[in-house]
Amino acid sequence: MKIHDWSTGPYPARVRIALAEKNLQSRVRFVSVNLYKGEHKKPEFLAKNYSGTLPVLELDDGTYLAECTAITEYLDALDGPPTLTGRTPLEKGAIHMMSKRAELELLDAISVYFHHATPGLGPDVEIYQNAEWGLRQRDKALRGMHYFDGILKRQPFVAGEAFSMADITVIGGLIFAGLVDVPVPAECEALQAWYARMQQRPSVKNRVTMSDRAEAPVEDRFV
Ligand code: GTS
Repeated sequence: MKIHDWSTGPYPARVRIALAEKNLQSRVRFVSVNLYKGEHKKPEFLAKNYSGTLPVLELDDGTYLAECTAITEYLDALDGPPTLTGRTPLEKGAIHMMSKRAELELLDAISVYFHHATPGLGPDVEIYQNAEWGLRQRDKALRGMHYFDGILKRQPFVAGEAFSMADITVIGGLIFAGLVDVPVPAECEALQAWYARMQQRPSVKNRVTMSDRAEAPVEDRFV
Protein backbone atom coordinates (compact mmCIF):
# COMPACT_ATOMS: atom_id res chain seq x y z
CA MET A 1 0.00 0.00 0.00
CA LYS A 2 1.07 3.59 -0.55
CA ILE A 3 -0.01 6.69 1.32
CA HIS A 4 0.12 9.92 -0.67
CA ASP A 5 0.42 12.66 1.91
CA TRP A 6 2.37 15.55 3.43
CA SER A 7 4.30 14.54 6.51
CA THR A 8 3.35 17.44 8.78
CA GLY A 9 -0.29 17.75 7.68
CA PRO A 10 -3.03 17.45 10.32
CA TYR A 11 -5.33 15.33 8.14
CA PRO A 12 -2.46 13.03 7.12
CA ALA A 13 -1.69 12.78 10.85
CA ARG A 14 -5.00 10.98 11.36
CA VAL A 15 -4.00 8.18 9.02
CA ARG A 16 -0.43 8.05 10.30
CA ILE A 17 -1.59 7.76 13.92
CA ALA A 18 -4.10 5.05 12.98
CA LEU A 19 -1.39 3.13 11.09
CA ALA A 20 0.91 3.22 14.12
CA GLU A 21 -1.85 2.28 16.58
CA LYS A 22 -2.66 -0.72 14.34
CA ASN A 23 1.06 -1.49 13.89
CA LEU A 24 0.66 -1.42 10.12
CA GLN A 25 3.53 1.00 9.34
CA SER A 26 5.66 -1.70 7.73
CA ARG A 27 2.92 -2.35 5.15
CA VAL A 28 2.96 1.14 3.63
CA ARG A 29 5.27 3.41 1.72
CA PHE A 30 4.79 7.16 1.70
CA VAL A 31 4.62 9.34 -1.38
CA SER A 32 5.11 13.02 -0.59
CA VAL A 33 2.78 15.48 -2.35
CA ASN A 34 3.89 19.09 -1.90
CA LEU A 35 0.88 21.14 -0.80
CA TYR A 36 2.70 24.46 -0.98
CA LYS A 37 3.54 23.82 -4.64
CA GLY A 38 -0.10 22.92 -5.29
CA GLU A 39 0.76 19.42 -6.45
CA HIS A 40 -2.57 18.23 -5.01
CA LYS A 41 -4.50 20.41 -7.47
CA LYS A 42 -2.75 19.12 -10.62
CA PRO A 43 -4.69 16.87 -13.01
CA GLU A 44 -2.44 13.86 -12.29
CA PHE A 45 -3.35 14.03 -8.62
CA LEU A 46 -7.02 14.87 -9.17
CA ALA A 47 -7.23 11.62 -11.14
CA LYS A 48 -6.37 9.86 -7.87
CA ASN A 49 -8.62 11.99 -5.66
CA TYR A 50 -11.31 14.18 -7.21
CA SER A 51 -11.35 16.42 -4.12
CA GLY A 52 -7.68 17.36 -4.46
CA THR A 53 -6.86 16.70 -0.82
CA LEU A 54 -4.48 14.55 1.17
CA PRO A 55 -4.14 11.84 2.32
CA VAL A 56 -4.90 9.20 -0.30
CA LEU A 57 -4.39 5.48 0.21
CA GLU A 58 -3.32 3.53 -2.88
CA LEU A 59 -3.88 -0.21 -2.70
CA ASP A 60 -1.60 -2.66 -4.49
CA ASP A 61 -4.27 -3.28 -7.16
CA GLY A 62 -4.34 0.44 -8.01
CA THR A 63 -7.53 1.30 -6.10
CA TYR A 64 -7.49 4.73 -4.47
CA LEU A 65 -9.24 5.59 -1.22
CA ALA A 66 -9.54 9.21 -0.14
CA GLU A 67 -11.11 10.82 2.96
CA CYS A 68 -9.51 10.12 6.34
CA THR A 69 -12.65 8.48 7.67
CA ALA A 70 -12.80 6.05 4.76
CA ILE A 71 -9.08 5.27 4.87
CA THR A 72 -9.04 4.68 8.60
CA GLU A 73 -12.15 2.49 8.41
CA TYR A 74 -10.40 0.42 5.76
CA LEU A 75 -7.23 0.11 7.86
CA ASP A 76 -9.23 -0.75 10.96
CA ALA A 77 -11.02 -3.54 9.12
CA LEU A 78 -7.70 -5.21 8.29
CA ASP A 79 -6.61 -7.91 10.73
CA GLY A 80 -5.35 -7.10 14.15
CA PRO A 81 -6.13 -5.22 17.34
CA PRO A 82 -6.80 -2.61 18.58
CA THR A 83 -10.18 -1.71 17.13
CA LEU A 84 -10.34 2.02 16.49
CA THR A 85 -13.83 2.30 15.00
CA GLY A 86 -15.75 0.24 17.57
CA ARG A 87 -16.72 -3.40 18.06
CA THR A 88 -20.41 -3.28 18.91
CA PRO A 89 -23.06 -1.43 16.88
CA LEU A 90 -23.35 1.18 19.64
CA GLU A 91 -19.58 1.70 19.86
CA LYS A 92 -19.38 2.09 16.09
CA GLY A 93 -22.20 4.61 16.08
CA ALA A 94 -20.83 6.62 19.00
CA ILE A 95 -17.30 6.74 17.57
CA HIS A 96 -18.55 7.76 14.14
CA MET A 97 -20.75 10.48 15.66
CA MET A 98 -17.96 11.95 17.77
CA SER A 99 -15.43 11.75 14.95
CA LYS A 100 -17.82 13.51 12.58
CA ARG A 101 -18.47 16.12 15.25
CA ALA A 102 -14.72 16.61 15.69
CA GLU A 103 -14.45 17.22 11.94
CA LEU A 104 -17.40 19.60 11.76
CA GLU A 105 -16.82 21.55 14.94
CA LEU A 106 -13.03 21.61 15.13
CA LEU A 107 -10.75 20.21 12.43
CA ASP A 108 -12.62 21.36 9.31
CA ALA A 109 -13.36 24.70 10.95
CA ILE A 110 -9.67 25.30 11.70
CA SER A 111 -8.84 24.26 8.15
CA VAL A 112 -11.26 26.86 6.74
CA TYR A 113 -9.71 29.47 9.04
CA PHE A 114 -6.25 28.55 7.70
CA HIS A 115 -7.28 28.67 4.03
CA HIS A 116 -9.42 31.82 4.27
CA ALA A 117 -8.15 34.06 7.05
CA THR A 118 -4.38 33.44 6.86
CA PRO A 119 -2.04 33.27 3.83
CA GLY A 120 -2.79 29.53 3.84
CA LEU A 121 -0.85 27.66 1.17
CA GLY A 122 0.07 30.89 -0.64
CA PRO A 123 -1.45 32.91 -3.48
CA ASP A 124 -0.85 30.31 -6.20
CA VAL A 125 -2.94 27.71 -4.32
CA GLU A 126 -5.46 29.88 -2.44
CA ILE A 127 -7.29 31.25 -5.46
CA TYR A 128 -10.40 32.28 -3.47
CA GLN A 129 -10.29 33.55 0.10
CA ASN A 130 -13.02 34.98 2.32
CA ALA A 131 -11.44 36.24 5.52
CA GLU A 132 -14.74 36.88 7.30
CA TRP A 133 -15.83 33.29 6.72
CA GLY A 134 -12.44 32.11 7.95
CA LEU A 135 -12.68 34.12 11.17
CA ARG A 136 -16.18 32.81 11.85
CA GLN A 137 -14.82 29.30 11.49
CA ARG A 138 -12.04 30.05 13.99
CA ASP A 139 -14.75 31.09 16.47
CA LYS A 140 -16.62 27.89 15.69
CA ALA A 141 -13.48 25.88 16.40
CA LEU A 142 -13.05 27.64 19.75
CA ARG A 143 -16.65 26.72 20.61
CA GLY A 144 -15.81 23.18 19.52
CA MET A 145 -12.89 23.11 21.95
CA HIS A 146 -15.26 24.04 24.80
CA TYR A 147 -17.63 21.29 23.67
CA PHE A 148 -14.90 18.63 23.74
CA ASP A 149 -13.65 19.98 27.06
CA GLY A 150 -17.11 19.30 28.49
CA ILE A 151 -17.06 15.76 27.07
CA LEU A 152 -13.61 15.05 28.51
CA LYS A 153 -14.62 16.29 31.94
CA ARG A 154 -17.00 13.32 32.09
CA GLN A 155 -15.02 10.54 30.39
CA PRO A 156 -11.38 9.65 29.67
CA PHE A 157 -11.67 9.50 25.87
CA VAL A 158 -13.71 11.38 23.27
CA ALA A 159 -16.14 8.55 22.58
CA GLY A 160 -16.15 6.95 26.02
CA GLU A 161 -13.88 4.59 27.92
CA ALA A 162 -11.41 3.64 25.16
CA PHE A 163 -9.08 5.35 22.70
CA SER A 164 -10.68 5.49 19.25
CA MET A 165 -10.78 7.23 15.89
CA ALA A 166 -12.76 10.00 17.55
CA ASP A 167 -9.70 10.81 19.70
CA ILE A 168 -7.54 10.76 16.58
CA THR A 169 -9.81 13.26 14.84
CA VAL A 170 -9.72 15.66 17.79
CA ILE A 171 -5.92 15.24 17.90
CA GLY A 172 -5.87 16.25 14.20
CA GLY A 173 -7.90 19.33 15.07
CA LEU A 174 -5.53 20.35 17.85
CA ILE A 175 -2.46 19.71 15.69
CA PHE A 176 -3.95 22.08 13.11
CA ALA A 177 -4.91 24.59 15.80
CA GLY A 178 -1.29 24.54 17.04
CA LEU A 179 0.06 25.12 13.54
CA VAL A 180 -2.16 28.17 12.99
CA ASP A 181 -1.73 29.53 16.50
CA VAL A 182 -5.24 29.03 17.85
CA PRO A 183 -4.40 27.68 21.32
CA VAL A 184 -6.79 25.68 23.46
CA PRO A 185 -8.33 28.23 25.88
CA ALA A 186 -6.84 28.08 29.38
CA GLU A 187 -10.23 27.28 30.93
CA CYS A 188 -10.50 24.08 28.85
CA GLU A 189 -8.48 22.17 31.42
CA ALA A 190 -9.89 18.73 30.67
CA LEU A 191 -9.15 19.11 26.96
CA GLN A 192 -5.63 20.34 27.72
CA ALA A 193 -4.95 17.44 30.10
CA TRP A 194 -6.32 14.91 27.60
CA TYR A 195 -4.17 16.40 24.80
CA ALA A 196 -1.06 16.24 26.99
CA ARG A 197 -1.81 12.53 27.52
CA MET A 198 -2.41 11.98 23.80
CA GLN A 199 0.90 13.62 22.90
CA GLN A 200 2.68 10.99 24.97
CA ARG A 201 1.40 8.18 22.73
CA PRO A 202 4.19 6.93 20.43
CA SER A 203 1.74 6.99 17.48
CA VAL A 204 1.24 10.72 17.99
CA LYS A 205 4.86 11.52 18.88
CA ASN A 206 6.37 9.76 15.88
CA ARG A 207 3.79 10.58 13.22
CA VAL A 208 5.94 13.01 11.22
CA THR A 209 9.10 10.91 11.21
CA MET A 210 7.16 7.73 10.36
CA SER A 211 7.77 8.33 6.65
CA ASP A 212 11.52 8.97 6.97
CA ARG A 213 12.16 5.25 6.82
CA ALA A 214 9.46 4.43 4.30
CA GLU A 215 9.52 6.91 1.41
CA ALA A 216 8.69 5.43 -1.95
CA PRO A 217 11.46 5.56 -4.58
CA VAL A 218 11.63 8.88 -6.42
CA GLU A 219 10.17 7.47 -9.64
CA ASP A 220 6.95 6.56 -7.77
CA ARG A 221 6.38 10.05 -6.49
CA PHE A 222 3.92 12.50 -7.79
CA VAL A 223 6.03 15.33 -9.33
N1 GTS B 1 -12.23 15.64 4.13
C1 GTS B 1 -10.85 15.39 3.79
C2 GTS B 1 -10.33 14.18 4.56
O1 GTS B 1 -10.85 13.91 5.64
O2 GTS B 1 -9.42 13.48 4.09
C3 GTS B 1 -10.03 16.65 4.05
C4 GTS B 1 -8.57 16.45 3.74
C5 GTS B 1 -7.78 17.74 3.77
O3 GTS B 1 -8.29 18.86 3.86
N2 GTS B 1 -6.45 17.56 3.71
C6 GTS B 1 -5.53 18.68 3.70
C7 GTS B 1 -5.42 19.19 2.28
O4 GTS B 1 -5.29 18.43 1.35
C8 GTS B 1 -4.16 18.15 4.08
S1 GTS B 1 -3.38 18.98 5.46
O5 GTS B 1 -3.77 20.41 5.35
O6 GTS B 1 -3.89 18.39 6.67
O7 GTS B 1 -1.96 18.78 5.33
N3 GTS B 1 -5.39 20.53 2.14
C9 GTS B 1 -5.11 21.17 0.92
C10 GTS B 1 -6.20 21.98 0.35
O8 GTS B 1 -5.89 22.69 -0.62
O9 GTS B 1 -7.34 21.92 0.85
